[in-house]
This record gives sequence, C-alpha cells and structure tokens, in this order.
Amino acid sequence: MSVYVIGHKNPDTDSICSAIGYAAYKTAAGLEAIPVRCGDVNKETQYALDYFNVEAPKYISRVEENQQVIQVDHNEAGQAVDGLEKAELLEIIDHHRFGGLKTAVPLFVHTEPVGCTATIVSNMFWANNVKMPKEIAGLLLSAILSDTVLYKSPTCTDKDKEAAERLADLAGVELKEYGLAMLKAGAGVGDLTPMQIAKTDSKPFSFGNYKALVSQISVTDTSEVLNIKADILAAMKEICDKEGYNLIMLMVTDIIDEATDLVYYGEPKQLIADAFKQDASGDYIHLPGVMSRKKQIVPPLTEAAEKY
Ligand SMILES: [Mn+2]
Repeated sequence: MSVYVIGHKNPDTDSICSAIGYAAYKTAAGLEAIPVRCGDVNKETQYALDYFNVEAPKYISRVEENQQVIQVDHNEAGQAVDGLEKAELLEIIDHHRFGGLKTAVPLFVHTEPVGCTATIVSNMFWANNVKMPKEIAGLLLSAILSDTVLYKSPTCTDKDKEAAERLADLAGVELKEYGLAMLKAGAGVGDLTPMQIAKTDSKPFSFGNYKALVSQISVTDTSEVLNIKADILAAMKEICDKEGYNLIMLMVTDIIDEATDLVYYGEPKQLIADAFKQDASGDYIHLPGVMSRKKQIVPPLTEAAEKY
C-alpha cells in the first residue's frame, strides 16, 4: 500500500505542491509514496498545475485505519485530514507553529522557520543529490511564491529566496513575471459566493478558550469584498451557529498594497482590539503591512488570549 503524502484541509498551493514534490522525492528514494489532497484545488494552484502540466493529487475525504501518512505543511490536528488519529503517521515536514502535537509513536519530524514547506522539500532534493524534474521545480517554485506573496510576506527568509531563484532556473520561468500571473489568477472573489469567500483558505485555531476560524482571500482591490461585507457577515454568522465557532475572521489581503482588512464576526471583539491595539467594536479593521496569518495574525491573538 502506498504511503500518502498530504497537506492540510482547504489546501493552498504549498499544501498541494509540497505534497507532490515530497512524494516525488520519497519515490526517488525508493518509497512508494503518492500525493493526495483532502480539499478542493483553488484557482491559484490550478494555474500552477496547468502551467506545468501536472494532474492534481487524488482527492480523499478521510484516511483509513493503519494507512501510512506523511503530513506536509501542517501539524495541528484540527487542520489535518479526517481519520488521521487512527492512521500511521510516519513524518511531518512543516514550517508552522506546533499546535498541540501528540503522537502515539516516535516519528521523523523536519520543521524549519522558513516561509514555505516547498523550501524545505527543495533543499532535501539538493542536499541528497536527487534529480528534480522540471515540472516539480515549477510547482515547488509556485508554492514559495504563493506562501511568501512574491517575497513580500514577513515570513519570507533568504532560504526561500535562494531556493526560489534556483527553482525558477530549473523550471525555465521568469520568477517575478510567472509569480505575478499566478497570484493574479488566484486573487479576487470571481464567482465565489459570500459563504465561499468567508471560508477561503480557512484554518481553525484555538485562542485560549475561544474557537476561531481564520480565513484569507487575496485581492488586488479590497473594495470588491468590502462592498458585499453584509452578505459575508451573514455567512460568517451561519458558520458560527452551525460549526460552533466563537469568532470568524477573514483576512482580505491586498497583494499590491501590502495590507489586510480584517473582517470579523462573533465574540469577544475585545480580543481583536487587544491583539491589534485598535478599536474593534465595528466589523472590520485595517492593518497596514499585514499579509501573513501565521506571523502577524495568529501570534498577537494567541498572546492577547492569555489574559482571558
Ligand atoms: Mn505553507
């Protein structure tokens, strides 16, 4: 039985492309590994897959008992594929905080505080002299450009840039030109419903005793989301009521202006006020320079929640 390499629920470009890349790396090393996904492929990722002519990983709704699994791009239980607790977890390759990791057996864990899982995967290929196919280079590059928002995110490190330059050479693309085209393909609300917008790239978190969902949509003009804010707030209320969240936040991130409008529903709003040091009694706040959920949204909320 093949080992599954899988990213988080609601997969982004890194979760899909690092799963494909790491499965290729493990296969070259003699393991029977295949990439899988536990959510839909988003517009940005589809652009990258089409550009480099690679099929999306197979969709699975859950993993069966005893299935061998390698997690990439996540480690928090709430973000993982259903059924993982009864599967056999072999490895974690990730670049996120540890959110309460507990395993039954020892496993191989490789995490680094870099901007993208694909950076770690690329360096594994190179450190072990594994030949990287051109299309894998293209997909790993896509993941780095996506997670770092073309280097603009504060999560971006020199390691990410070095890997990306090398990958762009291997893939035969002009880095900035390709990256901007890919980001634009994924940006904007397009024909998404307010419910789909509210759940774009969403990840669940616990901040103290509060259950929160933090979503993020990339845009080139925030007004296309803010103009339909009332409908999005109604969708957020529905998600809170049905799924038991206390708070839902949607990061509307302008990839050109490098700022985020944080739209939110639920309680306590004071948690948002404390975290971002501004009045949060309305339904959104403007956060200049904020692009990263991991580095600029989750840590201040985690810290503010310690007082509750
Ligand atoms: Mn990532």
